[in-house]
Amino acid sequence: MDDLNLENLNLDNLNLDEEAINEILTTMSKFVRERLVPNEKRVETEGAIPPEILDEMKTIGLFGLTIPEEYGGLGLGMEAEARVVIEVSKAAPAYRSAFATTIGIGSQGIVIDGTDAQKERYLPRLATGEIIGSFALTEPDSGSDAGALKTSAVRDGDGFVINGSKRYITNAPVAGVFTVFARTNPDEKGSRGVSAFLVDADNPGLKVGKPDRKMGHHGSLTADVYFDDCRVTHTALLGRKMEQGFKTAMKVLDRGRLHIAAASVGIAERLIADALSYAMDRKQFGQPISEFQLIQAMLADCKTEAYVARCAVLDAAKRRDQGEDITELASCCKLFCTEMVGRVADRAVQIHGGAGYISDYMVEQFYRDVRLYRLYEGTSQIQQLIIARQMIKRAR
Ligand code: COS
Repeated sequence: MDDLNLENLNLDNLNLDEEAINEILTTMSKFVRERLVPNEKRVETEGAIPPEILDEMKTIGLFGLTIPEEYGGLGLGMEAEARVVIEVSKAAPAYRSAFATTIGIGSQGIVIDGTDAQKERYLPRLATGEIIGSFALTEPDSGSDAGALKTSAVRDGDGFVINGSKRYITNAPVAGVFTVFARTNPDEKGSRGVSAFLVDADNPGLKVGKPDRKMGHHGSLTADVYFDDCRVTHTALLGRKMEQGFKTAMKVLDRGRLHIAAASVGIAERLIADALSYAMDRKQFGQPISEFQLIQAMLADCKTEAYVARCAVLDAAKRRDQGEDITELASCCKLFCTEMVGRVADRAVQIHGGAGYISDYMVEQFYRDVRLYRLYEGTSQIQQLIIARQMIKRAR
């Protein structure tokens, strides 16, 4: 750390009124500019976030952004979270992924539906980054059809025995606790028979596979997770409630989908900045290519779409903070923003010309990274299905 003083940057020192949130955003953009962006090539080549940067992210308080204050976090609402995520997403997405799973799908099940004891056991350690949270829903045979999952949890004495496997689980190799979705009612094949469990990573019945090799998001680890007679006590049942797991997963994903939409806005804004700067520097036919109207059209389309996406995310986030049911809007945002960033990344590569295909330029990496956003936490097609179902439900 050269000219960046972490003590002054500590987000915990702030009271969360509008002014404080603006201060957090200033802090974040400084951190992104001075620490994350200069090290982002290392994340790609080393396949990991440099340990000193990870420590700084913990020190600043990023792992506690959404954890309630009484459990040591900052307790940010959805709008403030979205604004922070937009800022952090202006650097390589693996940085965001490192803490976002913990503040998002890796902890929100506990925050939303956990018992007080479960909150006390996990949230303070998640908030400091001492342990990483992970969300184990997807299976080899159940991706989009999450309610068809086969992992079973069978009552045994005062607890349960879990058997099955999970696939593409973000942060699995580094997680301390997994929110695991398993079928407790074998007679109910759909979503109603599913319960959620909090399983510690050091449980001898839990094994994590080799990290997956992926198209992008290098530095963010995913792997399979296997449960082989994995015994947990009754205290591991999330909320101490049977067969409520699928609803917990959906509630968590409502928030997660807005988070991914915000991440898409941030990375789109970064891509636009890179493309604009390249277009203003690069000269062809005797002038900067930014003077050519066909380049200007691409820049203008990027700006327009990213602006609309930002407005949508902040509006939906604000509504969630006001207590509105935002299932439909979260899916609208996830659908629009993730498709938008795909188009922006494509144009950013196009504006860079041949250079856009060369790894020296970040647009090449971002082009691969953003492809994931249209897939995880529900594909674009699943978002369309959710939106249309909600429209029909309301009309009835
Ligand atoms: N909040 C609270 N409850 C919800 C909800 C939400 N957002 N969405 C659905 N539910 C409830 C429903 O109300 C229903 O309750 P009842 O059983 O009491 O009627 C129950 O959950 C089942 O809902 P639904 O009938 O819509 O379930 P489906 O099996 O049809 O599945 C989809 C719905 C396809 C939307 C769901 O499986 C899904 O989101 N799939 C994608 C999974 C995903 O995102 N995977 C990524 C993993 S994380 S990287």
